[in-house]
Amino acid sequence: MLATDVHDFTIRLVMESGKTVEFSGPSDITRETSDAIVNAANSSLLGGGGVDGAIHRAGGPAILAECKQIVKKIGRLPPGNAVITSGGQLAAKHVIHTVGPIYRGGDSGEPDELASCHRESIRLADEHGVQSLSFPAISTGAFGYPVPQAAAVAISSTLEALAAAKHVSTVRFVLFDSGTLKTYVRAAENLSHSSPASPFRIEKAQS
Ligand code: AR6
Repeated sequence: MLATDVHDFTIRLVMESGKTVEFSGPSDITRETSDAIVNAANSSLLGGGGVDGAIHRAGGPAILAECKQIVKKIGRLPPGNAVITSGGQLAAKHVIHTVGPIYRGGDSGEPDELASCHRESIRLADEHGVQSLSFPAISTGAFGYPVPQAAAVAISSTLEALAAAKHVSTVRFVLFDSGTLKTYVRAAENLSHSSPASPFRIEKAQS
């Protein structure tokens, strides 16, 4: 008897163009073999805890050295923006560093900034010929964004940006714990009922 628990089964969203949005977990994004992974950084770009700390630890000092060069040129990175470095020792060729909003109740522009993180990361990935890109659950840890609201914004902005991409064809949300995975999957199912601007069908997939 096959278990149909979310640990074994998750879903994949398939757009009319064949581009896909996948949900995986519980997984560690530093182990991803996609062309690029996204880092939930802070404006200093000098590393931190959570997924940021894990990416710098696993990727080695080359990533931080590149971040320091970027900061020299452009200064602090505002929320909603994204920059790209190499992947250092990671399997992924690139790391895209974006800064999510700190959640302050939801009425201070957080949804727009979080949507911009996804749009800008996909746009930058596309400029670099990236075909597959993995995101963590940006802003839902130290920055305190409630997971259900963050998931809805992350998925809808991703679908919109993915529809416009020339190279990026697969986006994967790599969720660290099963609660976050379940919430992202539920948000995607809810979105499919609300006739989104970028239509998709839902398929079952192995996590
Ligand atoms: N792989 C995938 N997801 C992870 C991993 C991992 N290895 N580690 C943690 N997560 P957070 P934020 C999940 O706090 O809220 C940093 O200090 C985690 O469970 O990493 O955007 C930065 O420097 C949560 O679901 O990012 C910033 O100062 C999600 O990643 C600040 O935290 C995001 O949690 C950014 O806060």
